[in-house]
Amino acid sequence: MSQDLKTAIVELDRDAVPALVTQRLEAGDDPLEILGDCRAGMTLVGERFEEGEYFLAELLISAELFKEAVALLDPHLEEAGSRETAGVVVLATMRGDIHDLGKNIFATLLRAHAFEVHDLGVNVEPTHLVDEVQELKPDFVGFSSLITTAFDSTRQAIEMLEDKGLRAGVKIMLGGGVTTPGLAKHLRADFQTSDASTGVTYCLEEAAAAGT
Ligand code: B12
Repeated sequence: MSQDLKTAIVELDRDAVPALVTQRLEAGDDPLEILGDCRAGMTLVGERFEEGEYFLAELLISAELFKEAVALLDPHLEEAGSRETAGVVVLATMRGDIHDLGKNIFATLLRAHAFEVHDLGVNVEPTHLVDEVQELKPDFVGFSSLITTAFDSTRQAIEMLEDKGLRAGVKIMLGGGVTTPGLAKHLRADFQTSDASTGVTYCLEEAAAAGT
């Protein structure tokens, strides 16, 4: 069954994708597992794009299908726990990058765990991010990166946080398909992942450690 959803995404099957998601939710499958299969399908779409088999139109269609799947999964991902704020998180996709599907999922999962999330959107200028950090004083800043050309604006933002003395108070996270542990080390980030659930676990652990 899990293979079916991945295939339905990569084959851009607009009927099968929502049908399979609904079917699996009704069967009691873990929404995170269903999400993981959708993401695996998107990775295959990316591979076909890279190989010249798919073009921008197919990327766009896959993004629409993915959004439709997430809309079905969202209420199940949002089954929140406590009311008390676990911490404040600023999220952004930086200048040069307009990919936001993964960032939006991370935001949903964080909110489900009682974090206060300020999502600055996509194509964010480093100066705007720094202004927001100054204003909101978050516990975490999460950068979502799907395209290598946005590394520069991410580095600029981190350097500006350092220069303005704002870096020490926040944990910096990198997430998204193109991020790696090496990049995190280079940018002096505190944490890196390509999995939203792992990111949430990190935030929960850090918030718990800060609270003790
Ligand atoms: C869908 C898609 C698009 C859509 C985006 C729609 C949208 N609203 O996001 C559209 C069609 C707009 C698009 C455009 C382009 N794309 Co595109 N796209 C993709 C594709 C197929 C899927 C990305 C995706 O959404 N995956 C699913 C999500 C759920 O996964 P994710 O983002 O990794 O997120 C997960 C985790 O990483 C984590 N996470 C995400 N962010 C964060 C942040 C933090 C802090 C944490 C903790 C966790 C976390 O949470 C998620 C769930 O676990 C990828 C292929 C791939 N392999 O990724 C190419 C891909 C990213 N695109 C690519 C390219 C080249 C482009 C274009 C330049 C194409 C063009 N010629 O115009 C443009 C770029 C425009 C720009 N300036 O940004 C390349 C990038 C290559 C590179 N190495 O830099 C890829 C890799 C395709 C490829 N293999 O060549 N694209």
